[in-house]
Amino acid sequence: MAEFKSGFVAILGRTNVGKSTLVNLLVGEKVAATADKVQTTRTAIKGIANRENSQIIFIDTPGIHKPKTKLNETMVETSFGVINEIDLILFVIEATSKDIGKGDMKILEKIRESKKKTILIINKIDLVKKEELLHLIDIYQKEYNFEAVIPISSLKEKYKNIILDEIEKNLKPGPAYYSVEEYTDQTLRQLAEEIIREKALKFLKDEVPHGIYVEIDKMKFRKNQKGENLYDIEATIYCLRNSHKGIIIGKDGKMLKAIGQAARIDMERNFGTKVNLKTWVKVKEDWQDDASIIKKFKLQ
Ligand SMILES: Nc1nc2c(ncn2[C@@H]2O[C@H](COP(=O)(O)OP(=O)(O)OP(=O)(O)O)[C@@H](O)[C@H]2O)c(=O)[nH]1
Ligand SMILES: [Mg+2]
Repeated sequence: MAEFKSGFVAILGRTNVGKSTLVNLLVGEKVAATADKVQTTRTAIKGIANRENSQIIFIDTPGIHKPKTKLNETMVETSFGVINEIDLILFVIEATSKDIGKGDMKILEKIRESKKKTILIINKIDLVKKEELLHLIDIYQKEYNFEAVIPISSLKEKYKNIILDEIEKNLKPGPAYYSVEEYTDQTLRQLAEEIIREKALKFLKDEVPHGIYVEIDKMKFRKNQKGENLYDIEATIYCLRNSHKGIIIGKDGKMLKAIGQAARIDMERNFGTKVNLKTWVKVKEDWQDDASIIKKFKLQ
C-alpha cells in the first residue's frame, strides 16, 4: 500500500485571481468567501482535503495588493508570513495577464527567497486563447524552477484531481493532522461571518463592501418545535459611514433582507441545520486602522 502523505500548502497570488474559488474546489466545500471584487479574503484560512492516501491542508491567503490602510498592510503581511510555515506553494496567476506585473514579481521574489517547492497555477483559461497561454508559461518558466505548471479554470470540477494528484506527488510521508471529518479550522462563528460578508460583497457595489466587517453577536443551538436542529444567529454588519449604512439597509430594508436571506440559505447548507438569522447595521468609522479590530486578521 502507498505510504500516507500529508502537508501544508499555501495558495498565493494577487487579489481576485481566483485563489479562494480554487481552495473551495480542491476541498469540495465552501471554506472561503469568493467575489468579483478585490480584497475579498482578509486572513489566512485553512481548508482540508482528505484523500485515500493523503491529507492536504490548504492555506488560502489574502491577495497581494498595494496596502492603503493598516488592515491592508496586515493582510499582505499575513499572506507572506504563511510562506514560512508550509511545505508547498500554489502560486496562482491569471491567464489574462500579458506579462509579469509588479504584484506577481513581488510574489516571485518572496518565493525565490523561500526556495520552497512551488506549482504555478494559471487560472481562468476560459478567458484566453491557447497561444496567449503558451507565451505566459514561457515567461514564467524563465523566472523559477516550478515543480509543475498547470493551466486551469477553478470553476470546472475536472481540474480538481489533476491538481490534487500533482500536489500529492510533491508531499512527504506524514500523518493526518486533522480528523478526516474536518474540512476547515474555522469555527462555525467564523464561517457564519465569512458567509454574511460574502453575500454583502455580492449584493453591494463600489466602495461600500470593502468598508464592512461582520461580527456574530450571538449563536445559539436549539431544537425547534418540529424537533429539528436550529441555530439562532444575531450578526452586526459594521460599515464606515452613515451613507453606507443606508445603502446596506436599502429601501424598506430590502438590501439587508436579500443579504440575510442568501446568507441563511448558505449557512443551512453548510451547517446542516436550520438557521434563524437576524442582522443589524452599525457605523464604525476608521475601523480599518483600529489595531484592536484588525488583530483578528493577523496570522495566528
Ligand atoms: N472566468 C473565470 N472566473 C473565475 C475563475 N476562477 C475564479 N473566477 C472568478 O474570479 C473572481 C475572484 O475569485 P476569488 O476566488 O474571490 O479570488 P481571490 O484570488 O480569492 O481574491 P482575493 O481574496 O481578493 O485575493 C470571482 O468572481 C470568481 O468567480 C475561472 O477559472 N474563470
Ligand atoms: Mg480570496
